[in-house]
Formats: sequence, C-alpha cells, structure tokens
Amino acid sequence: MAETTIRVPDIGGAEGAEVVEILVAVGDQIELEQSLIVLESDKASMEIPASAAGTVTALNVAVGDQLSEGDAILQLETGEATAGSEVSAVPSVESEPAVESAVAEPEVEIAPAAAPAGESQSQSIEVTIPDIGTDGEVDLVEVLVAVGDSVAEGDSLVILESDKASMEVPAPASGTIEALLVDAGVSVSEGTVIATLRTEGGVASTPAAPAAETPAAPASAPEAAASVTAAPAQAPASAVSAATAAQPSAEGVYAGPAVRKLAREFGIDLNQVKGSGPRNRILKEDLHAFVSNALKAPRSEAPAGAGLPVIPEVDFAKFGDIEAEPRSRIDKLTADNMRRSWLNLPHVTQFDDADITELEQFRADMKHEAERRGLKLSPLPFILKACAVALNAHPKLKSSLADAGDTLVSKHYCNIGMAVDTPAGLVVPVIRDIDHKTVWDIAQEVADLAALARDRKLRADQMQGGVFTVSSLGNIGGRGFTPIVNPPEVAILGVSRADIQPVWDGATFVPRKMLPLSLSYDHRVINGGDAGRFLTELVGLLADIRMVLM
Ligand code: CAO
Repeated sequence: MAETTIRVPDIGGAEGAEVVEILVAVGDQIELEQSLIVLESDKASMEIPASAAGTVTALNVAVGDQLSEGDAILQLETGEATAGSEVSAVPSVESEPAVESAVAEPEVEIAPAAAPAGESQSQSIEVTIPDIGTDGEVDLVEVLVAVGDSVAEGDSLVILESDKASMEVPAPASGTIEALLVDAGVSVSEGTVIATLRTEGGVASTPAAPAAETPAAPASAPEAAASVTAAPAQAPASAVSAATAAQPSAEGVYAGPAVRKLAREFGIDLNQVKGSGPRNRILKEDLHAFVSNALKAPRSEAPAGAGLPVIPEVDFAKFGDIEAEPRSRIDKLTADNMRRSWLNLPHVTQFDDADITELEQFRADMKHEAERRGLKLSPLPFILKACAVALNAHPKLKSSLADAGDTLVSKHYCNIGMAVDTPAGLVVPVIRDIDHKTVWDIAQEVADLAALARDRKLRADQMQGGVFTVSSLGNIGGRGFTPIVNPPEVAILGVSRADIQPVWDGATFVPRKMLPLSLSYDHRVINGGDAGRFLTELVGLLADIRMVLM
C-alpha cells in the first residue's frame, strides 16, 4: 500500500483557480482519470482527473479554495507497494506518458517566439491541431471562422471537445483565412491541418513548442506554405476557455466540460437546464432530470426538431407565492390544436361592423314567441343562419385542403361549429345542415349543444364535420379579436359585443347598433378578395335579415 498526494497539475499558468465542486469523498474508491474536483478560473472550467486509482484517505481542499499548480488536492491510498509519492493529477507536459486528462486544461497564451526571418512578408501557412494531450482523436464541434475572414493572432478558429474539456484552437498569426479544410463534426488529432492562413507580414508568433514539432516557415521561402501548429506543445489544451468554448449557444451557463459534451450529444440547450450544483452549476444529474421531464411532457414544448426556440421555464416561486395545478385534458388538447393551426396556417384577419339595429328590433319583437317556445333568442342563431347563406354563396370559405395542399375539397353541406366556453375548456360542437334549418331550430340547437358542452356530455360525432366556425364573445365583451382557424376548416368568424355607435347617414350621425365581426382565414386558400366579398355579404345579410330568405 502506498499513500500518494494528488496535486493540481499544470493548469496553464492559472493562479488561484477556485474549487467549485468536489466530486469525491473520503473513503471513495476512485478510478484512474475519474474527475476529482472542478476548478474554475476566469477563462476555464475544468475537471481535474485522478492520475492514479485508489482510495481517498483525506481531502486537502474545500469548495471555495483557490488553487494553483502543485497544491495538494487529496491523499490517495494506492495498491502499489511504493512508499509515499506525490503526483500531479495531470502529468506535466514534460512527464511521459501524456494522458488524455491533460486535455482538460485551461487557457494558455500562445508564447510568442523569436520573430522568424521574413516576418515582414505575407505568407500562406497551414494551421494544424496542436498537441492536445491525447494520442487519440477528439471531436471538432464548431468552426468559428469562414474563408475570407480576417483573424488576429490568438483568435479562436475552431472548438474541439473531448469528454474532459472543450478547447479553442487559436490562430497562430494574424491574417486572412484562405481555406478551411475541416467541417464541424469531424474527428481530428494532433497535426490535422484545419485551415490555411495568409498571414499579415509573416508568422508573428510561432508556438513555443519544440522546434521538431513545429516547423516554422522557411525563412528562405516566405511564400511557401508552412505548417504552423496553432498552439504550443507545452499547452496541450491551448486556449482552453471551456467556460465559453463549449457554449457557443449557452453563454453564461455554468457547467463543466463533461456536462457540456453530454448536453451537446443529447442536443440539450444548456440555457434550458436548471443547475442544482453549487452556485447553480449544471450537473449530469440535472441533464438526466431535464431529459426525463422532457420525455414525460413532450407536448408541452415545441416538437423535437421543429427548430423553434423554446420558451424557458421560469421559477415563479422566486417572486412570490404560487399555486400550480394540472391543466384539463381539454385545455391541453386545445393548446395543441391552437399551436398546430398557428404554426401551419398563414393567418389573416379582416374586420367589419354589421349594422344590426333592425335585427335587434326583430329579435325584441320575437321575445314573447321565444319564451313561448322555451327559448332564449340571442343574436347568435341569426349570425349562424346568415353565415350559412354567405358560405353557400362563397363556398371557398367552407372548403378544405387535402393531399398536402395539392387538392381543394369543396363541400356541398353546411355544418357550422360554434365555440363554447366551458369550465373544463373550450369545445366546438357542430350544428349540421344549418342552411336547411330555421332560426328557431338553430336557437334550440345552440342551447342544447351548449348545455351538453358544459355538462361534458358531447359525443365525438357532435364535434366533427364542421366546415366553418363561429366564435362569439358578444356576451362577454371586447371590441374585436383575431380568432384562430380550426383546421381543416379555412375560415372562422369572431363575433364581438354589439354596441350603439354614431353612424353617419349622409346628413347626420344616427345611433345604430353595430356588431363587430372579425374573419380570420387560411391565406393559402382564401385571398383578401374572397374574404372581403364574403364578409361584405355577411354584413349585408345581418343588416337586413330578411335577405337570408332570398
Ligand atoms: N353583442 C351584444 N350582446 C350579445 C352578443 C353580442 N354579440 N351576443 C350575445 N349577447 C348577449 C345575449 O343577447 C344575451 O343577452 P340577453 O339575455 O339580454 O339577450 C347575453 O349576451 C348572453 O348570451 P349567451 O351567452 O347566453 O348566448 P349566446 O347565444 O350569445 O352564446 C354560447 C352562446 C354558447 C356561444 C356562449 O355562451 C359562449 O360560450 N361563448 C363563448 C365562446 C368562446 O369562448 N369563444 C372564444 C373562442 S377562442 O378562445
């Protein structure tokens, strides 16, 4: 048995990197390269892996400690027979063999080398992947430049990602990108040529790598393409700014390289994930929980692959008392239908007011007859009847698309749906063959279907087969609204609250009862002319309800 002290490795010169998380405890049996702690500097977030396997006997650090290279992290009892030894978690670059964990390193400046001969001359150089501390391949996850881009020395060109770190490969010199030889998604290793760069007046700085590994531009042939490793071998994880590198779309997110990699593999936007670690750091468990929640509630957010930006979840409890309750099945179905319609149909809404002064007088005249029949006669049955007449005159408004939009289906029937507001949610029962029914019949059906809807007793077939929908908020109020079409229908009429308005009759303003109407339609099928003609006809029918008989 041997007792070993695991120390902070070369972390690229970062002094006082903060311990933000301790991933092991005394007594833990740890594997080689298992992550021990997470350090964070102003440039990088890095997991420090174990350079030996064994049992943790003591921890020398606490969260919040500031560590630099050489500081003790923990004591490890290894199975080896050697007497107490000391190892850095990541072997220094001089040490052999280099282990993959060396990749987890932080920002390292490109060490400017002595200016090569020919510095003042422009030349074309190949930019290659530097020594990234591993013999194997790593993923190139993002290309940050395009051909023709001007870059300054040190600007990041591509982002690499291993399971331990994300790292940016910087431009070895200022210049213009002449060619890009890689795409995001490829695997690369040390020496892979990623781009050619036309330098501004030569290679200003060559990596502080052994000359053998870093061929400099031949002084005698400044125009010849030179291979210049983007970062020094001493800086295996050159310019590892994991905190930013791994999150081109997750800036400000607090997560380590392994979590970022996992998130990328699952296509998870880290901005959507709530971190449960210290200082809200995102842990792997948070990703698991995020995925599990997403699977449980697939309908609550945009369908995968829809490319829609997701509305972030908000912790409302942070701002005050809240109460959360599950939504009704009808509410959730309605939400799905609304979203489907809104996303698929190009909606246009057209507005007009119908003068229903005479209609209202007629309705008042019919009040006793309505009572005799046991009915309440609201404006709605008249509106539905007028819609049926207008729809038959303008049948395109009651058509539907089929064959993915290649076919238009015309209907020789006229079933109209009416939106009913119920405590359980919005439902749309359908009144059939409304064009063949009297206003009394329609009033009776409105009452019957509304009652069934509110008692949740509607059958499925009573909500099918509509060609058009009327949504009346007249009893509730409002000057107008833009209803959402109920596919496969192509149009919907919104009815708002009628009111007495001053209307100019050519000589004077007269008080008239005006009914605000809004017609939304699927602009793939209905154009403004179709809609305008339909609405004008409807307004005329309501202004003189006798016309429905003609
Ligand atoms: N302008 C002024 N008053 C109106 C009116 C209008 N456009 N429409 C109805 N009213 C009046 C009625 O005349 C009645 O008053 P009186 O008793 O004095 O005559 C009162 O409002 C109540 O009407 P009602 O609601 O009982 O009957 P209705 O036929 O107008 O509506 C129904 C029936 C089922 C459509 C309605 O109750 C309903 O649920 N509407 C909501 C529909 C909805 O939610 N649409 C939105 C969908 S998108 O979110």
